[in-house]
Amino acid sequence: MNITVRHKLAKRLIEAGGEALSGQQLADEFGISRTAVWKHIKDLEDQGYEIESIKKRGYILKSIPDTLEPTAIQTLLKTKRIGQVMKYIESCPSTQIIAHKLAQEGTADGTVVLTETQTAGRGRLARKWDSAPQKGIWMSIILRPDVVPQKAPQFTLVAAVAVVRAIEEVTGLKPEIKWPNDILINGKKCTGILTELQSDADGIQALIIGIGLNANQEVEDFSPEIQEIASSLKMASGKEVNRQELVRALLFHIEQFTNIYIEQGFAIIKLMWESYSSTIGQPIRARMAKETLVGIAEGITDDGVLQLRTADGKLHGIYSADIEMQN
Ligand code: BT5
Repeated sequence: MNITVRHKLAKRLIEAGGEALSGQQLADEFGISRTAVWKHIKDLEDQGYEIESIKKRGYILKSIPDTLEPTAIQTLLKTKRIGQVMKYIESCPSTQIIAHKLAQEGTADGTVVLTETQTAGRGRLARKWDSAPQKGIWMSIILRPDVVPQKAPQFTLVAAVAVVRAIEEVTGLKPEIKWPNDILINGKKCTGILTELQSDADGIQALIIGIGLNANQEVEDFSPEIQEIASSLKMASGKEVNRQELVRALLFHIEQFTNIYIEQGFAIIKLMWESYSSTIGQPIRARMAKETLVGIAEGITDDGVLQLRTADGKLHGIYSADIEMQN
């Protein structure tokens, strides 16, 4: 079976936008026989593509399967770097683990790992990440930016702005960011971001940005312990979301915003982040490893550090914490 031809064929059918393509025309284009075209069409049907074949006219694509298999995603992808290489696995322990391995093996900047479900999806501090099969976007993006390691933590904030933009664009919903890595809708978490680093004496070798986005879950798709605090785009909008479209929008905005950050610095991103933030100006409780502070979140610095003013008037820089809103 020739995967490359099958991918090209799928791409061609998608681009035809519902127009019929004759078997002969496709055979000529790909330099194969009409029987070979027909076999590839059967393979696509086995994958869930719905293709009508009309005598004397040819093949018409009726629908694409609702999976994150890259063929359909890449066909309409508008990025230059991110997602040009994609690795898709139907089920895996964690896309972060696969991404780390690929990064060590030297995979290209912008490589994306996608899966339908994770058996050991993880959050910060080895917390569990709930990854219901076929319902969300569980992906890791490998970046190799030429920046000093001190500039790495801001990538979580850059990614958060990109996620908000993508959700707004595809669904019309208005998500908010809770520092540093939660995207909330109506106060409930719909996306978490986990940025991990591979670095050595020469600097950053790879940044692995993990994004877990709840797209089409119903409340019972979440494990009982998070049903009160989690939400999905479908629960918030009442509409099924096209996950392929969402992945394309995510990758596009992540490319745009990481470019802005790398080329122009953090100032523009900071303004956007603050405008989307549910944390800024609010009374919060910041739980850190060694202490808990209560105060008003005043903003973030150019390094992405949260500024918290306590009742005694002191301003504290918060580098890593869990935040609870106080009202
Ligand atoms: C995060 O951690 O929010 C980062 C989550 C990153 C997940 C992605 S999925 C693709 C990639 N592969 C991975 O293995 N991970 C990344 P943190 O801030 O520590 O939040 C974790 C907490 O969020 C948990 O302790 C739960 O309370 C809650 N939680 C778990 N699963 C959730 C879900 N699906 N939706 C909303 N909240 C969830």
